[in-house]
Amino acid sequence: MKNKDSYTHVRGESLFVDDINVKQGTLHAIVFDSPVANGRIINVDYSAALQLAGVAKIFTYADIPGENQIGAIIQDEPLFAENEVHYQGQPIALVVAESLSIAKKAKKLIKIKFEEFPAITTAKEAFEKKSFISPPRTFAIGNTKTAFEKCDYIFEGTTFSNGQEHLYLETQGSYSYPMENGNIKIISSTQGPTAVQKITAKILGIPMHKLEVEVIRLGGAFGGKEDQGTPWAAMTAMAALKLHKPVKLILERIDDMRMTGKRHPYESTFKIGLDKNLRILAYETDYYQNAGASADLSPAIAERTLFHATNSYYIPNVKATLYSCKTNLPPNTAFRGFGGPQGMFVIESAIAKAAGELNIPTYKIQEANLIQDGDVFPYGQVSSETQIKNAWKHTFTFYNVEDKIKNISRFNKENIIRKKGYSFMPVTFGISFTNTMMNHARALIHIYQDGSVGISTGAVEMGQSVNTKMIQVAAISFGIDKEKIKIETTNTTRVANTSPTAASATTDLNGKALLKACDKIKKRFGKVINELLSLSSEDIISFKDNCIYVNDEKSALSWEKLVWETFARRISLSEIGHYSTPVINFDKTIEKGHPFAYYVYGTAFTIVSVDCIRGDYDIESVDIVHDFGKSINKGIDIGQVEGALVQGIGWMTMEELYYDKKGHLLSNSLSTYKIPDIFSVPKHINIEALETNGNDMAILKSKAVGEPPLMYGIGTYFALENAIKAFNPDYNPEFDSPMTPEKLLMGLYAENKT
Ligand code: MTE
Ligand code: LUZ
Ligand code: MOS
Repeated sequence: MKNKDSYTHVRGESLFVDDINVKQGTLHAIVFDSPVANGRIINVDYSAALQLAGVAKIFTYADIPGENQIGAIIQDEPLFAENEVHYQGQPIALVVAESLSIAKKAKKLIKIKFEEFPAITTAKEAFEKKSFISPPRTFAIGNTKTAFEKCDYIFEGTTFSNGQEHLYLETQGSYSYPMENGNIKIISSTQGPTAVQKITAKILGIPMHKLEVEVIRLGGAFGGKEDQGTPWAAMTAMAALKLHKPVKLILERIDDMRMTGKRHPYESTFKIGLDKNLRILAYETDYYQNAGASADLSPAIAERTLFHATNSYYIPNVKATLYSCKTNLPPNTAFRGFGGPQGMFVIESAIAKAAGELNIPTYKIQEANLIQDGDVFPYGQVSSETQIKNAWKHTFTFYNVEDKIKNISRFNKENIIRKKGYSFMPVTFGISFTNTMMNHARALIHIYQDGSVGISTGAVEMGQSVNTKMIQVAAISFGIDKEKIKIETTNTTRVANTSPTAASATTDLNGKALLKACDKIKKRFGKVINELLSLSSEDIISFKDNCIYVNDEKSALSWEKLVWETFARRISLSEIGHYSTPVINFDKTIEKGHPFAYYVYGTAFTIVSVDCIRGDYDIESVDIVHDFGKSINKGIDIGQVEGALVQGIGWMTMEELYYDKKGHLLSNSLSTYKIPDIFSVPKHINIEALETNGNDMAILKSKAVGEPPLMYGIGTYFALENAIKAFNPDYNPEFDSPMTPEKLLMGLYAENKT
């Protein structure tokens, strides 16, 4: 099935928050935010702004009827700053006016006096000053201390991976309007409608049922709206409640980039120990996570970094510790991979370091340590149905990798100023929210009297095409044409208490809930069918081709007739389904359990070509073998792999977030923050499906696909390092990403200091 949205997207007819026809009397809002990254507010003078004709009101923390608190995991983040500001871009007030241009003018008239303090911008600095978000956590297995004593080789090093701006096409925004009796309807661009409802209720000091949160679709999110869609919704809801008027707030790109958090930068250290057969016996790592000014989702992201500390490798002795460091940057947040990529970058660096020192190809170490069935992850889950070796081997055979490596060596011998490099990137990514409590979902089905169907779930469409897959699930279950099925918006009044659309698990969780609802209705239909067709208990009913089949033979009973007959018998044509993932558990007190329903596996083989005079480079090809399970939609799934790969490459090679010492974001627009474009993407992206049985906990055995392929992009970093080494044998890798052309050029001409 083609992506259901492609038709309206191409025609510009798809609706986003900013496309909604506003109601008469709608007011427009703009956020007044902190100009400094750390300071004490002495005084804010709103008088001139308030005098401007057309300004309705300026809201500050003092106007909040409930609690000035939006923290999701830790209660440490105000909606509006009170007396202190902790990052540049922190909201202080909301200016609401008759038009956006008046609101903008008014904002310029606000005068703020503050005392500025030095800002902390890096994790290490925060660590030294003991500025933390939460206590450190350690995942450990075996005994690294005694294991290192048995190692033949031990290597140590440090790494840095930078943050990443989400750059969703649709910026943050919301539109709220008052209903009767103090109820508010909020239209939000959020991955978490329930988070918006819950936190807005807290801000307004009203029960959740007074708020209806509606999500049509998002113009991309990538984690950036998992909980950071919330403040803007709470702000417009508060203004709508107080002013009894509709209020709209859409952030401009430069405001969005300044005010919102991003992927967490990580500074890390590693120590890796191997035996003569290249088996990794011990691995120690410390992560310093740059969390920004408040917790946001950092503790959960920290957890996933720890879960993926060893990526696709079995290491019997591991000690991984994460320090979540509080800095004066916007609170960093979820971003595709959710800390997993940061953890994987460190183990891949450690392996590359070991290989460099031993003067062997990196893949020899990778290959010698891939996980197999029965291996235990440091957090206690035992690996089963493991596919990483299969993906790895299939990459070699399917893409003739050995020949390609030989060709690269030959090319490098024959060419002086152009060098090629290659790398392998195996990925093993766990599917489920690591917080077990979040792994459940609900769906609601209405079948109308004419046989058409409306389905609602808790899933938010953000480009990943979950809506298309939901329609497929219902169409397959009912055996009817997809045209008979409509997917409704995501709305807290229809489907309540949802987990955010995140963790790549949305399609599984909501799809399974939907299947359960379908099954319940089909069971009810069964009685009607028996009656209408006078069946016996041995007859087997199935739903196919818009008809009822009995013992695999088409009966005269059509879907429409069945629906009407059911209705006529006064039987309900509506149903809800609820699904919660079985088996999973995790005990934080011992940091052990079985947190993931299953894993997604794959391997990427990357070839790059470097111009050793200029330092610029091409990514010639990325050859991927990916475990889709039994994909229910290859087109969509391949699109997810391509998009995630390119996003991962952008993070690793060109997207350079830059905050100055005072905590001001300098890379604050698309002219200073470079993301991949059609010229910089790999010349060839090949994606081969690994044929596997799928997994029963994946929807129709079609495995989750949203995040795992982002980590294939890490391979490009190491392919570039490999090319540098081909030119400059003295090069001492720094594991400092992104590998921009500038850094690469420095590497080409670096002299070995040791
Ligand atoms: N694809 C598009 N086009 N836009 C997005 O914002 N978000 C990604 C991924 N794919 C995203 C996307 C992220 S971060 C996640 S967690 C998953 O989609 C969420 O959807 P799923 O759970 O249905 O895979
Ligand atoms: N969000 C979350 C996530 O709350 N928990 C997770 O485990 C997760 N994983 C990936 C992306 N978002
Ligand atoms: Mo994705 S980072 O789970 O929104």
